Parts: sequence; C-alpha cells; structure tokens
Amino acid sequence: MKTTIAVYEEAFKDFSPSGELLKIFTYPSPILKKVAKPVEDFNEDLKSLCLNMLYTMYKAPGIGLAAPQVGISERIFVMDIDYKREAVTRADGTNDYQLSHFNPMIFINPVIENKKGEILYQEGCLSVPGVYEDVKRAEEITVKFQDWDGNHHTIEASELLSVCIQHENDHLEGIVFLERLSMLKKNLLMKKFLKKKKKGK
Ligand code: QAP
Ligand code: CO
Repeated sequence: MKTTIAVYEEAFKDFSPSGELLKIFTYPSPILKKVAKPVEDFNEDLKSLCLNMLYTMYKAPGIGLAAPQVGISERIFVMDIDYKREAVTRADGTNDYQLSHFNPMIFINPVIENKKGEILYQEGCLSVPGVYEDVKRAEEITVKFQDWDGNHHTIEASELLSVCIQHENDHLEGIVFLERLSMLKKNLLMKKFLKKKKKGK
C-alpha cells in the first residue's frame, strides 16, 4: 500500500534518515501517561525534532513514533508504513537493516474525526518492546493535522494507516495500546513485560 500525502511527497523527495538518535522511554515511564501539549511555535527546533524522531523511528526500526515516547510532551508524531526493510549481514557476521523507499509523514496537533467501522490489527510499540497483541480500532478515520510549517491538512485514512494514526494519537493522550485490551490481557502482558524488563531483557 502506497500512502501519499502531497505535502510530504514534495518536501521529502530525496529523503534519507539523518539526525540524532533519541532515547525511547519504555513502559511504565510517567511521560507516557501525560496528556501532550499542542505545538504553538512552528520553528527550526520543531523541524529538527521531527527529523530526529524520524531517524530514531527508522533506526529502531518502527513504523510510528510519538513525541512523548522520546520524552517530549507535545502533540507530534511521525510515521512511515511503506518503507522497505531488508535484513543484511555485515562483514563481521552481525545483522543490520538496509532501508529504502522512504515515505515519511509528520502529524502535528492531529485531530481524529468520523470514525467508521471496526478493524482488528496486531499492534506493537517501541515503548513496550517484544509485546504484540490484536487491538480493535476504527477502520476508517478522517484526520486533521498541521505540517511543520503550520499549514492545515485533512486526510482520510483506512487499514494500517488508520490503525497507526490511532495508535500514535493515543500516545498524545497518555494511552499505551495495552490500555485498549481487556483488563485480563492487559494485566497479563504488562506483568510479562515488566518481568522481562527487570531481568534486563
Ligand atoms: C505502532 O509501532 C503500530 O516490540 C508503531 O521489539 C504498530 O513501530 C501501529 C517495534 C503496529 C500499528 C501496528 C516494536 C520494534 C515497533 C517492538 C512500532 C520491537 C521493535 C513498533
Ligand atoms: Co506506540
């Protein structure tokens, strides 16, 4: 599935990830529970934050990353659900990923409207590494957001794009995908994760 948002296709024609690797906060860090603040200043700092978030997401590698996950409580997330990832073996025998066909998207101050239908999709999260579970979401949504220049856009999203936007938007509300599961599943997966984390993976 190729998802195009015209504004980013223009801006990121010859994109390749670069910048600074940011620290990803993992569950149960308190930053993940906070409601994030709207972005008001559309300046160069915002652009470099977005680029560093994209760089960190591709390095992980992941398909979506929200600002609270890198310790910044602002309404921003970045996403790329289309890029190609090939496992390669380095000369020393260790594994790495070769990434290509980037399609970066940045959502600032997003608002989700017109949720329609239902979709079950297996989600994961860079803040809860190693945990994957089916989550029920709206199948189709309309999303209003701003780009990094502050211009307003509206898009329709379905399937993985819709699921990913809802997952990342939850981070801005202080919600991790485990909260969307039954209490039973949530408690089981959280306990498992915390036990693994305590052992140091
Ligand atoms: C959110 O998540 C998402 O456990 C983005 O060990 C995921 O990029 C929305 C990742 C799926 C919809 C469907 C997770 C990487 C990446 C891990 C991610 C891990 C390494 C998660
Ligand atoms: Co997440």
